[in-house]
Amino acid sequence: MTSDLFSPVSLGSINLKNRIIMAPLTRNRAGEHGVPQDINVKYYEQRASAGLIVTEATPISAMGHGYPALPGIYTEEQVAGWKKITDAVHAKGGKIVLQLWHVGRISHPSLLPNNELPVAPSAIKPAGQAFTYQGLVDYVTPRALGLEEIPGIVGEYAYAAKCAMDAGFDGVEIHAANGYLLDQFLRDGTNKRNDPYGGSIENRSRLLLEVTSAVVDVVGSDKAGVRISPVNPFNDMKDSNPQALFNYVADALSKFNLAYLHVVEGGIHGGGDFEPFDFVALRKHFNGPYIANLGYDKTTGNTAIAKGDADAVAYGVPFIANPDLVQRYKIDAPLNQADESTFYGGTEKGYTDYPTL
Ligand code: 8OZ
Repeated sequence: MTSDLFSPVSLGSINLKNRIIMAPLTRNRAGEHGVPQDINVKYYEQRASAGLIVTEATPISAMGHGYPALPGIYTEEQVAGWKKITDAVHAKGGKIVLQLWHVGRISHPSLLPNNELPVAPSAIKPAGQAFTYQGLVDYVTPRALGLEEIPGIVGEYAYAAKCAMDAGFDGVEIHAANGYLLDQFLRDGTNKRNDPYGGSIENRSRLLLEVTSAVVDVVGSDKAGVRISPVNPFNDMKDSNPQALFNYVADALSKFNLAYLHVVEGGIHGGGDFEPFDFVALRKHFNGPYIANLGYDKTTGNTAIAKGDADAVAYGVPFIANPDLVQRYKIDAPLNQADESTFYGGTEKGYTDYPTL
């Protein structure tokens, strides 16, 4: 029998009841000090029928923040807040991994401790504006991380991964996509370093591989995944040869025997035009399960799985508006439409009040 979205699958040691993944979704509704609160528990619990929930991107340190009202994963209070979420999802028979995030240059001093400058591989200001508590403000030129600071960043990922496991997660996903810190190191539009972390593809991939190694040491390779977005121009990103870069990344990540590779197959957030890219070729460079994301529906998701182009498919916007997306796909029920005006920030409206069937 061929597999489809409703077939069970194992991603490393994480056993999923179906292949419908809830994609990471930034919703800006955490409580004070980055502590998840009751409405966040309700939101994730409502979506526990997904084969796997990937949480919203979650800063690994105070310097990793870049938007208002993000949850964190580096204090005891935050761990206790997340524990309520993992308990609620597990009680409903779901699985949930935490997405580890450092925004790098996509931030603003007003969001950082002591109004510090955001950090990045190189001091290159992104085009565009930061979302701050005071509204939209032009990005600033970030400070290039010193070579001696890199081990500290790797250590923050490892510590946050430990916090995630203490909070009861089934694993972690390293966010190396969408123009944030690790992606800023990977792509040569943002990485102009002249040290072992810049220049060649091998050097630009070094930070991601060191972070992956450190995280795997903490959580186990069978509980760690990585998310990449080879051609997403969002956050003013570009690379001179994405196919070569990301084929190399997929090869290099294969050595860790990860739970999965999660790939944003295009441009998101009004990212605009993106270069042609062969995702089937990329997939052949990776030795483990592949989660495809972006623009899939039930039919195209099933096709990708049947053809062997993906082991599972992640859905973002459909999960915002349809907590019972799995059931709706199962019986071909119509979907609720998502209200974009309530994506980022606010309270229950557009968050926990979408109706189930
Ligand atoms: C939308 C708004 C803010 C952040 C990403 C974490 O693109 C995000 C994000 C998305 O990965």
